[in-house]
Amino acid sequence: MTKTSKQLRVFSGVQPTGNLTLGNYIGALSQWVTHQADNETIFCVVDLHTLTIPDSISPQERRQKIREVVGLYLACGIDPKKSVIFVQSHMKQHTELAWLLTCVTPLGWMERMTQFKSKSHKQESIGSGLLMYPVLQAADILLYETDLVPVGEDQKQHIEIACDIAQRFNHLFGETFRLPKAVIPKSGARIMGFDDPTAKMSKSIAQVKSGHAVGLLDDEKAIKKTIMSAVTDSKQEFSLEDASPGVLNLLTIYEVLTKTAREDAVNRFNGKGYGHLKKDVFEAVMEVVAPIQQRYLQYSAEPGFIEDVVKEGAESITPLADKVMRSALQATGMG
Ligand code: AQP
Repeated sequence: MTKTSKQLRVFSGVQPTGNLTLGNYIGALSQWVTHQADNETIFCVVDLHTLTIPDSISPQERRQKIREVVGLYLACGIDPKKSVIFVQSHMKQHTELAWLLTCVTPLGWMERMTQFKSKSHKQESIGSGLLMYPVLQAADILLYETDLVPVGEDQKQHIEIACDIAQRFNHLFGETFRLPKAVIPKSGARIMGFDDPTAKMSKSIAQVKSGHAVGLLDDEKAIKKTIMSAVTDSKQEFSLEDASPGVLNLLTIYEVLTKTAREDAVNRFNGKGYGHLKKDVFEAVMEVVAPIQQRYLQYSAEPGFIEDVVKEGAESITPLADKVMRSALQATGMG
């Protein structure tokens, strides 16, 4: 891959752990699409990360979800002519680099990660992969000499640790890795669950709790039910001054999907009942989701199309991954 001096290299990914949600779209995928215009963009389906909770989905479901996530990348507007799209497990360099990075990462750094603390509480038995997840994520990012990583707010700590790991490696073995920076959207960086506005909207919660999230492939009836039953508060009318977290969440979703400024959105809903806000959020969501679903059906029905996209993606990215892997090995005196 060649990169002109004006472009920055952008890398990001999503785990195929469930149905992609509106939170994934607002916090990640919609941002990715805008980066395609000016930057060199690489998007990965990070399937190896799904093994950190090994029995969360079956092997058959995992295979099907990997294909589904690629289809959704395309349907959301990631264009394989402008961006590289590939599947993490098709590139052996990710796990190879992860080992080198594991060896320079202090255990204490991993134990402090917020996501490890919250996810490990929910597990009866914790695999060491869950603890070391941020190292594999660091390898994903560093392998492509990434400048920018567009993500939702929940991933900020992981990008910072990727930077710390790169700096530690560079310090021990000499300048090897480029230091990445997280790009977090100003609005919509943390979309909350419709059923519980204190919890981040998340695809794995959505698998076990109905009413938590809008899935990008949910049908219109289910989307309407989820939004119209969203938790608000006992007040009857909208007012920004004493808006509860559930009301603010709905307002944020409306603003980002319709590209409306806060002041205009507030004027629109001021003094009106929450039913009005929910109805407008539902319409805004359908406006975005319906064309995504149409395109998804087209791409997923075309025999071999998705498979070709990820095969070509992996082929095009291999020389860069090989180059970085080789320099990391050589820095340590191996390879
Ligand atoms: N609620 C959210 N609001 C804004 N952005 C979000 N993202 C996830 N949830 C929200 C962003 O989407 C990308 C997906 O990253 P991931 O698949 O690696 O996992 P995640 O961050 O843990 O996302 P989920 O949906 O919560 O997955 P599960 O349930 O499997 O853990 C990231 O850029 C993330 O910031």
